[in-house]
Amino acid sequence: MIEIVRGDITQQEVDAVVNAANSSLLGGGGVDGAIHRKGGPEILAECRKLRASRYGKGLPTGQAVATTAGNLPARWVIHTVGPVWSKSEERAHLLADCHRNSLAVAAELGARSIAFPAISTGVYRWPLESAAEIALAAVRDSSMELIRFVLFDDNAYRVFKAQFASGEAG
Ligand code: AR6
Repeated sequence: MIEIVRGDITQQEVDAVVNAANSSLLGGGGVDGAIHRKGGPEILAECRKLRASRYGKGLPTGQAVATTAGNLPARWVIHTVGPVWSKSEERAHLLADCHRNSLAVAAELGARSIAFPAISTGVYRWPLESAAEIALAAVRDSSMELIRFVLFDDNAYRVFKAQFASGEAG
């Protein structure tokens, strides 16, 4: 089931929440800042370990990796790196990869529910309509029991809702 809600990703009572991270995995603003702030230092500690082991050069764009969710209501945070919006270069496949790879990591952990923010639509400037279309198409055939998109403001919520409705109609 796919759900579109307005809210804060850090408050979601789901198995896994997705973080719109950057490749350093060491935190930032937006969703990333909120997740580390509310989740506490355990998340950053695990991210540092990942940088010291598997991801010495950082997490590549489009890939996903899980850590504890610390003090968040979720069990895991799945960190993924969205593409920065580019007018001249087609990067939609990387945004789709973020969603598919996050779902694959979640499924591997045994998660049955997952919450996504609108990856790349903040600091990374991806246009909302396009991001909604790519995100919804990427998760459409997933067997995850619950996939929830959590939109922070009214406009993003409306855009995702409309895109979801048009996808269902098509
Ligand atoms: N819950 C849900 N959505 C939120 C929240 C929240 N608490 N806070 C912001 N949003 P962004 P990006 C929305 O910038 O574009 C970071 O510095 C926000 O309104 O968080 O992928 C990272 O470290 C927007 O629609 O992620 C990277 O450097 C959406 O979440 C970079 O930003 C995504 O905005 C990643 O940029």
